[in-house]
Amino acid sequence: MPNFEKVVVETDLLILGGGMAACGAAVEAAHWAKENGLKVTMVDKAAVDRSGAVAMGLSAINQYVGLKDGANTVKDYVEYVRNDLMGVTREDLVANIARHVDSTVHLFEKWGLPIWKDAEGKYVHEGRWQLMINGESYKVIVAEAAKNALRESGTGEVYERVFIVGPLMDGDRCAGAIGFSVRENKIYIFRAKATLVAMGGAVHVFKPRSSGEGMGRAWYPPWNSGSSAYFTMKAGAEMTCQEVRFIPVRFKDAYGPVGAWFLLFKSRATNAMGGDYMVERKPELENWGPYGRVKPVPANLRNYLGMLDVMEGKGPISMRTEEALQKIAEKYKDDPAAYKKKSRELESEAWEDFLDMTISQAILWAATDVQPEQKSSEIAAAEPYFIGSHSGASGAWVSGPEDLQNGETKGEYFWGYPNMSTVKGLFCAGDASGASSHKFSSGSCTEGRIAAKAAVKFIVDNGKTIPQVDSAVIEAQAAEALQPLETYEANKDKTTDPEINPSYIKPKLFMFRLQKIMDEYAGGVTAQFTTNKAQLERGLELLTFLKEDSKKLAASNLHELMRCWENVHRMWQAEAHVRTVLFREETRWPGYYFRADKPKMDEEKWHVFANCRFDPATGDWQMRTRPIHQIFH
Ligand code: SFD
Ligand code: AMP
Repeated sequence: MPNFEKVVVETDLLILGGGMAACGAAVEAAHWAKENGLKVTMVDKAAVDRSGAVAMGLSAINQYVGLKDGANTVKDYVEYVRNDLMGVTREDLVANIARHVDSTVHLFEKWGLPIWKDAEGKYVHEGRWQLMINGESYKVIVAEAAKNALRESGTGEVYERVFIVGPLMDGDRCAGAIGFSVRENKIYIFRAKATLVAMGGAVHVFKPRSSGEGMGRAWYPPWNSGSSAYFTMKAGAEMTCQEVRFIPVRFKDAYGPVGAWFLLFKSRATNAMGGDYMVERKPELENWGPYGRVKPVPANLRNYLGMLDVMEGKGPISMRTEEALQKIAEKYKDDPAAYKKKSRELESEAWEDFLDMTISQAILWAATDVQPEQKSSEIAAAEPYFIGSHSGASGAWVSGPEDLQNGETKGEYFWGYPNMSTVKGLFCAGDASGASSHKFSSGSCTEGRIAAKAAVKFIVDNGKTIPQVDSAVIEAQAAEALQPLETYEANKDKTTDPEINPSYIKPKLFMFRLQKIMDEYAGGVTAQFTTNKAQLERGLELLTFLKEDSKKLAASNLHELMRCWENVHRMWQAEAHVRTVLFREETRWPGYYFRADKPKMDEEKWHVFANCRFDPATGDWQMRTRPIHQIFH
């Protein structure tokens, strides 16, 4: 096996990831680090300019509260999130982001992001909280600001194409991270006084709908593979809402988002018989307590109503793009020139929505002769994802801000530093932090800023000495990180086909095994998102075998080494999910998953957070509930 150079980097604040939360963190940290004479290091597995969920760009900013215009209040946003998550949310975390998010959006604009404006110079809203943007270069713009801030403050450095494997620990304090370059034979030891995890959510834990030639296509970025969850769990942090996966409804096969169609173009979705499930199935909402009566209908219930149609054989479900566009254009029908102009405008907005954020959907439209103004498009529930920043809620259990606590919540939701996990010196933001859904790109960036400021304070308060890690432990972790290369070299000549070998498993086949388990036993697409206790227990048993076999993962090169670890990370996310779905004995989010043996919501017993913790010392999992306190009345 080729020799690996060991690179040791000592820093004050280590930011893991280079996405929306990490870039926000870098901008904020650069400021506070300069004031305090500290160093900041950002590490991304990819190139920050185009990494993470916003790689392709986006067509909207989904969280803008508009506090200055008096349009909405922080309380309004908290209520929206509480309702959308069927009552399960940390109001202190949601409010903390909501009260700061507008300033982040104004920064985006200052950095050069084009936000749509109307004739009076006001932002064009997609919906109540969403702003339309020309966002093809959104990530490049935010990345540039982050890099500039680090460079100009003289405090920072950026490592790109370094994959973070896991945490370094000094007892109960996070001491940094270990990773490897995906381009050169280098293993990195990052030693830090505080570590901020912002490595996104997890995709491809479940079998995707796309298979064969479409394999790999997903709505959320396939390169977000559960590293945040793995990192925090392995450090011993308490996790929350691990059962709250997100299943978005998307344009079928290329996964184009639906927000602009439902909110901006006010489109309907109808079944094969022309029926509108949101109208026809309205009575079903009565079965879901107070959350069935709120506006907008929670995302999982919207999904569920559509799924009921599909399960009854009334599919396909179609987004009525032609009807929606014609309806808008019709308002201009008395003036042929204005009608023609408006039609052109709408056509171009429809295409730009996808060209800005899901180019593959535009390509699929072009390839299948779809003209959205003439023909509707099929939509479908995608496979489950783990995404604390969108309409899911999985992530680490983190401290809220002190000033938003009340007598009830102070000891429960606050322990010193906003966004610090239950592990000292380990902060989380974006998809990495849980129970604070609906932050999206702007809220994630905001949360990164909040977390970075708190992390710098932690360093100033606690960090005179850098945490220590035994060198033998570092050696052992480095050897473990590189083991798949060793395993491959030692066994590769045992078969003629390097993909199949009695002594090792390649990451792709390993991923298929994981996805099959999750799909069949944990309520994936094939199981119509339905599971029960017996299925989950069988799934856990199979995951145990998979975990044993993960020691036999093999990599023929650095790229595959990354693939190996991505799938180990996914496997851990899977286990936390299965354990928590098993623990919560009710169905609270139909449309995301359905526990057939506990088909109803149980407000009395389960209006609580379901939390879990992996204990690194014993290897045991602890499950527990935490109370949900309402802060905004
Ligand atoms: O409409 C490692 N999102 C949307 N948000 C909006 O505000 N508006 C929209 O229009 C949005 N839509 C949308 C969205 C996402 C996607 C994929 C599509 C459409 C097609 C959601 C936001 O993008 C999302 O909420 C934020 O980006 C979340 O931010 P963050 O920072 O939590 O995750 P990230 O940006 O994906 O960054 C993750 C980073 O981690 C790196 N990474 N680095 C080192 N080592 C490892 N092991 C790592 N693993 C991951 C990544 O490279 C990346 O830098 S709509 O559909 O909702
Ligand atoms: P999406 O494209 O589905 O990710 O949605 C973008 C934004 O619009 C998110 O804030 C969603 O919660 C919201 N959204 C999407 N569809 C609807 C709908 N039918 N009603 C209300 N909000 C929606």
